[in-house]
Amino acid sequence: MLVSRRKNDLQQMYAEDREDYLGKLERTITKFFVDRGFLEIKTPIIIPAEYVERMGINSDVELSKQVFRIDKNLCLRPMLAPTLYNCLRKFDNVLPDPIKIFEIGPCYRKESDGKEHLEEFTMLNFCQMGSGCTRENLEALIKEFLDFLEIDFEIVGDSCMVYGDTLDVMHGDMELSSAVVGPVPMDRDWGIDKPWIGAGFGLERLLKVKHGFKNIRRGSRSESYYNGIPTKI
Ligand code: ATP
Ligand code: 9VF
Ligand code: MG
Repeated sequence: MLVSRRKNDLQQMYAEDREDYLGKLERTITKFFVDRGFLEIKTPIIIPAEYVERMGINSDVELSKQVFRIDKNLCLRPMLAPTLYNCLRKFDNVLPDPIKIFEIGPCYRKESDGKEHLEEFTMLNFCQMGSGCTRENLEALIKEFLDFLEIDFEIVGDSCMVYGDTLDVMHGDMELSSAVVGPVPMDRDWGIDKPWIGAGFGLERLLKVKHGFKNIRRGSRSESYYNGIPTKI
């Protein structure tokens, strides 16, 4: 019975929709932010390992052990913030105030697995620099975004090694996002000297909530599942 249901579901998706959940969510989110004046960015997935250190993630920070290193100088990005910092610096005094940009793309972290962690996941990071960078505006944008996706949430205060105080966006016990109201001291190391707000969301966690997956794996880049349906038939 299970097998015939899987076959049916896959056949129905092929007949009617044909869009991959992760791909479709990226396109939906992209339209949401482009429509609200944010510039879509695609930066490299392979980055200098030095960027991670410059984020304050030195050998005594937990995340430093989670980084996939490629060689002496390069690694797979564990987050989008370093290259977004560089974009903000380059666009400063070029684009009109406030500067609003976002990126959606793969990030990599070594994780000792669980239902909410992948080693290969997809991050959305949006940020604004210049005027209007208040906590109220950040919370309002997060609310508009999650209302648009029809996902319930609550915002709680937390802290992390990289930014200090964060606003964590929670769905039950699961963190959907960490959001930050800048400026922070680290900005100096990236040549940034204006207020900013920003937030990082994991797309697979959004899919887990949206589709009620028990495990985040169902919503990930996968050979074992297509749109949450096991492909082993
Ligand atoms: P956690 O504490 O849950 O491991 P984090 O605080 O280390 O997450 P952040 O650095 O704040 O994660 O990253 C921003 C967002 O990216 C998270 O809120 C989450 O939605 C997503 N994310 C981070 N790590 C992973 C992962 N390994 N797998 C899936 N999504 C992730
Ligand atoms: C919040 C999650 C440093 C001015 C380019 C934007 C943010 C996002 C936190 C992410 C991280 N920070 N994974 O910064 O939006 O960097 O830990 Si910016
Ligand atoms: Mg976090």
